[in-house]
Amino acid sequence: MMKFARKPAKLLAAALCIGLLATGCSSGGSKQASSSDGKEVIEIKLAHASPAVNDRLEIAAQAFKKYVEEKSSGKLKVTTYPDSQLGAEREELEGIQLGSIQMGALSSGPLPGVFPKIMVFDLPYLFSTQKAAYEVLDGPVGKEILDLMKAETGVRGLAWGENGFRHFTNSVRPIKQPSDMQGLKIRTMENPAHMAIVKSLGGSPTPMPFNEVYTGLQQKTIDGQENPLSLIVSMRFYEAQKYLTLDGHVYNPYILMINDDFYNGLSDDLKKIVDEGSLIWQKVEREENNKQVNAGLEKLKAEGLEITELSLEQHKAFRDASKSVYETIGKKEVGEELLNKVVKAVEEAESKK
Ligand code: EAX
Repeated sequence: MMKFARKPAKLLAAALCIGLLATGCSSGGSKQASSSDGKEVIEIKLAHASPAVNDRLEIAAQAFKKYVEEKSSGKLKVTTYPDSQLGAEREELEGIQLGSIQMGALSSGPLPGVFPKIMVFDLPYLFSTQKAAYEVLDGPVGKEILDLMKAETGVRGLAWGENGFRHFTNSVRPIKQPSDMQGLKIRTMENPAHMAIVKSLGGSPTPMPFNEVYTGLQQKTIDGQENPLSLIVSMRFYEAQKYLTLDGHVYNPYILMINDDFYNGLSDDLKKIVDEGSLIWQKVEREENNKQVNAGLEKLKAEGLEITELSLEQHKAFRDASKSVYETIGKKEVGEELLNKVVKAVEEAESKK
């Protein structure tokens, strides 16, 4: 399994600031006086990896921008950078830790490198309903994980959004049982838990940044990939894929995040506006994602993908085959205490009607 260096974020940030005299290093943000009326404007760069059009993440980022700019009467200025314009998700995360990028909306792809406990939500088949996922993420357990993330990385989580349930696609054969994955090169995020899931099912995990996946599929350096329906459509992965298996192996959240020093440097009024804007982001992002997932399934059918829905028995075979990930990643990387707490919270949430 790939090992990632854990970066002492603040030390690294300090070293870079000394070396480069980069602007905004100390506060993690960038402030400038506008020339027209001399009023101070605080600039926020908000980065993500999703497409600039037809994807829920940019729609939600625009809703956040609109709210905070209006509410702050222009004191906060938000510029969105979709489509990995400021780098792949790993670079975006590093930028947020350093403060050269103030905000991002990121999936769990690059996070385990600096915060392995986040992989508790990357364990296979942990959630089976979206409702339970919302309840756990928005409840005390979700807050505890964001608090741990802030302490370990210097990045504050503002709200949980939704990338969604991840499913396998490939260009070789329908996947109906784990043995159908044998020998398939499946691109995963650079996330050890996702790699371990593919391996446990018999596939060959191939970690790769998100912005290289389309080309990888086209050039057949990979046979398949796994993502929520919304991204399979908005990234046009279906153009090079024939088979889709709706197994939902991971419910993948997005985190709207901000450099914590930058956040702490804001006045109380502006902090409140950012917090409120984050809840608007969450609502819009989840609503739009739901629309795109529903429309996505129709689109993929229309594009001629062969879609496999697993029976309960077939699904159990995938769950059983991937159980080892709860040991290797769950117990060893996340730690038993947090693992047990999350599993209990999920069971409670799923038992509610
Ligand atoms: O922003 O890399 C991926 O497969 C993700 O779903 C991506 O992080 C979404």
